Amino acid sequence: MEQTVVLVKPDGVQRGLIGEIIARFEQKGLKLSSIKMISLTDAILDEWYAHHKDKPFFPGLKSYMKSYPVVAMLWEGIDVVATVRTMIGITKARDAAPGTIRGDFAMSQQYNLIHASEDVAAAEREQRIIFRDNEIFDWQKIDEVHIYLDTERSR
Ligand code: FUP
Repeated sequence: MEQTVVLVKPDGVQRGLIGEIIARFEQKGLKLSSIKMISLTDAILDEWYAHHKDKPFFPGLKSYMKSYPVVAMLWEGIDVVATVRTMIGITKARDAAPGTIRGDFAMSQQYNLIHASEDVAAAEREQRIIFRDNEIFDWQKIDEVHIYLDTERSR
């Protein structure tokens, strides 16, 4: 099944929102495949945000992302990449829709609490950057039969 990478960013950790964010994904019916707290490095961030490296906000973005630890998670579900992007809301948090994580808890374009992979290719790339194979758990979630139809799960 599809997987996506989520980071609770330094502002989310500092503001005590790790539990709230995990709860939203759990309540949605997604499956947690990995979780760890890490400090991001220049090497990781240069690769992670390669598409932003020439932007004026890049140096500030990097120092913010290194300022405190982040919580990295791998979440699994059908079409999970798009689902989680919908749940986090748009980048500029003060314009993000109510009901989204950024819309409910943040005001800033940079301090926007959370990262989630933009598409399936990014999810695969980010997973390889953050997680070793032995940190990813393939376990059976027993309520899955109540979350998806059999025909959805066997797609
Ligand atoms: P998102 O996919 O919503 O996390 O947003 P982007 O990949 O476009 O941007 C990554 C991060 O860069 C954002 F979360 C915050 C930061 N950023 C800024 O600080 N200023 C900007 O103008 C745009 C992005």
